[in-house]
Amino acid sequence: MKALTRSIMAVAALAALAITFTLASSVGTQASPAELHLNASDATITVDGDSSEWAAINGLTVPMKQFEIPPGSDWDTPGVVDPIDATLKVATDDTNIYVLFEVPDDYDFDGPVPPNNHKVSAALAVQFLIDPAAGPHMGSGHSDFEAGLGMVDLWHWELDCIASAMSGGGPAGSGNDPDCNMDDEYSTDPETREDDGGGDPNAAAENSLAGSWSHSGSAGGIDTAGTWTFEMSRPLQTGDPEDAAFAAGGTAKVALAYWDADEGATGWTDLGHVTSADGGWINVHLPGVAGGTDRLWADTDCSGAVNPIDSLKVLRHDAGLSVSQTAGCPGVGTSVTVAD
Ligand SMILES: [Ca+2]
Ligand SMILES: [Ca+2]
Ligand SMILES: [Ca+2]
Ligand SMILES: [Ca+2]
Repeated sequence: MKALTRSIMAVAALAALAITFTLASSVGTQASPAELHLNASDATITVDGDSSEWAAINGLTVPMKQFEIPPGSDWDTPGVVDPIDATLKVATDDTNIYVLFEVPDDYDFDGPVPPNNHKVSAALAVQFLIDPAAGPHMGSGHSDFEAGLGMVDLWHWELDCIASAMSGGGPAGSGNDPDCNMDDEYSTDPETREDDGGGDPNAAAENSLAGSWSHSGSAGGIDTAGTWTFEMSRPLQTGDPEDAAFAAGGTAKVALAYWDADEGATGWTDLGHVTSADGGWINVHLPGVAGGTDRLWADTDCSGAVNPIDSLKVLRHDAGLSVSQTAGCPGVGTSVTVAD
């Protein structure tokens, strides 16, 4: 057993304030769907395209659909792609963050590339907030895709290598993956996207992503129904300012995108993807203590979810006001004890 002191609650307070900010920033643009939260787990994952070791790990269902192109834009209208419910799982250990992105869609793969064409294979992106104000549409918000609000970290993976192969990595000074096209990128709005190191000078640019994929129906051949498994990892801290930095007990803000090779006769288009971004950032709560439990630290009232009530309780506590708690839930600001 390990006694945890007020520092844990300080983490909870920071997380709750971050949630308050997110809620405030999304008001007024459109009817906001319920915020999505995921408790990441404490685990070490082998990145090999085999999801079996994720079986007991908590997952989140993520609705994904095509975004609406804002009025007045000169962007081309993409083909129609059906909405999907993807599954997101996240784990961390002392060194790495691990991401499992599972997509229910048929098997389309035309690789390796070259000589073949990755636009008739699936493609994906995982996006993380870097600058606190950045919006979930590649840095922009819901109402104006041309107005960047800050930088986001993009893991952008077009499937140039075969199933189970290791993707990611590349020469120093660049986020480019010259072999498998799992590029480490950043963007500030949908039209401003670069490999790390590909825009403003960035001596620390690097690509330490690792990824491996599989599809449950691949043995049946092209168009066989099933589920894509995209398994990925990266060090928690890369030292690259064009990457998100992850900390124990922190909240990672995540968005997902998926390109369906069945969008049109020539495969997917840049704009044709489904995305989680219309639902705002997904809040992924990283395990707070090395070797600790998967408790959701930001859930100050032990309700099982993080919501504005938690923010209010932390604000009341910080202001010296009384905070009512349900029976059995530690008071905000008090010590708690968890299994080691
Ligand atoms: Ca695995
Ligand atoms: Ca498809
Ligand atoms: Ca990088
Ligand atoms: Ca990056």
